[in-house]
Amino acid sequence: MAKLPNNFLWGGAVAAHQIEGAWEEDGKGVSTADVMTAGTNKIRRRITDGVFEGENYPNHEAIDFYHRYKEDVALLKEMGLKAFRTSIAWTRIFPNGDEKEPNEEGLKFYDDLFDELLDADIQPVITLSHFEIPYHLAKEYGGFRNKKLIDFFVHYAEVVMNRYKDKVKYWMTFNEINNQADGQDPIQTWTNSAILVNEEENDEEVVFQAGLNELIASAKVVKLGHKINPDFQIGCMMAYIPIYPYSCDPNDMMASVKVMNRRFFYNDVHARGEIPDYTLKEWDRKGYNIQYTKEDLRTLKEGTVDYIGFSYYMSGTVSTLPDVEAQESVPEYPNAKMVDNPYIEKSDWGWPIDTIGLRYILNILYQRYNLPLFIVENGLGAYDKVEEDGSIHDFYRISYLKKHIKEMIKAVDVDGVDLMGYTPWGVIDIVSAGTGEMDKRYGFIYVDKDNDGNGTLERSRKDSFYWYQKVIESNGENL
Ligand code: BGP
Repeated sequence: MAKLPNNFLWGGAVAAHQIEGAWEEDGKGVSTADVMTAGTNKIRRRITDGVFEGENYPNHEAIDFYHRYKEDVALLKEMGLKAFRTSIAWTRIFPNGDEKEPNEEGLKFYDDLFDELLDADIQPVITLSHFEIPYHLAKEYGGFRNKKLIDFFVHYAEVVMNRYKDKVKYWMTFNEINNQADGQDPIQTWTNSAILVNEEENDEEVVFQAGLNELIASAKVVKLGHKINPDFQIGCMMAYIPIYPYSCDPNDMMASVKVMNRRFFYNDVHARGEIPDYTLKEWDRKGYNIQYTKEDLRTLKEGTVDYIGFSYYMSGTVSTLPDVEAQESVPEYPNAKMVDNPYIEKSDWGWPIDTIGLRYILNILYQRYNLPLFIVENGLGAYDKVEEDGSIHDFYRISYLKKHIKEMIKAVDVDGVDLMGYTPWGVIDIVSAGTGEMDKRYGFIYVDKDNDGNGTLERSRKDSFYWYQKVIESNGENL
């Protein structure tokens, strides 16, 4: 018997702002991603209050998928992809976000893209908000901290779900919604909920409010989507970094539970339709005044997700022991801090590479929610070298993915996890979300463009392209 189901969705993933470019074309409005400058490999990206001459805004052109999608879909087809995860840029449909009438040219672009994918036998898997919202909504309304955004988001979702109801079956609401749990990271707090926190406010309280507003918006969209087409599969999208205890000291174990809860909060609401007790206690203890109504609570209950989509790149480790070198302290448990895991290596960008962590989190999620799971991001960001003959020998990427796929198959075949599919990140080289640069490459398909924007944008096949083609062809048997 095959180890993976025959309808397993082998695919690849990207996001609109990291791939499309054409940031001002055909009626598109400015999105929060359009006002983000490039960072560097070491420094996180900066979000500007507008677009300024002389600054480098990598998402303006990205890899010009907007004009080249036919050529790109042909390559995806050649690889044998069964699913392609991308997002809709909200600003192509509603340039400012608060209009009543959508922009027809924007709708038309996605009609054409989805037709092209379906003709190639590739299912579109669509995220409604992947790290961007209309800039106008951030500037004028303060982003998702403002409850008005719930209605704007639901209206946008209603329009696109109606329009594409016969073309798109798989949907996700907010990308990596739980990344904002970390609070301190401007790219996450800004781009998904696009909030600005005033000095006198408590960051964590504002992030909780914005996050809950997004969860309410998501639940409304799930309910509505099922009315539009009962066959829709509508999921959430979480970032999972399993947190291990550094030692068997019970304090380390308890600290890992408390740090994980910070991420589980979002998933618990999405999947169980309730604000978990550990969060209600926390709000109470900290004196947070999070606004929600009885009707909001009903909405959460009625709009639980059909599946759990998640990204997996790395694990983390926590310790309370005094003599372990710390990376950062975490407030969830007395004396807890994040530490290095001596058993695992790191990528060129310092991301821990933990293949067994994927099997571990698949087990944890399936036991916790008993819902189908979908790995919608996983992959290795690495430097690639183009040889003189144009070939790219990315054996490190193949090795990374191969080991993760082996663990994924064990989770299904040995542990009985219900897994819908696997769409590795950055199937074609794109702008990195973290750095805004091109040289952190994930793709099976190389794109000729450097960090300064130079290059022909020409596409070429890496060694991993041919390898993944065989993996898909054999449904994961031939690794
Ligand atoms: C996830 C995001 C993606 C993506 C990926 C890799 O957090 O959902 O948008 O880019 O991480 O991150 P990076 O591009 O910073 O390497």
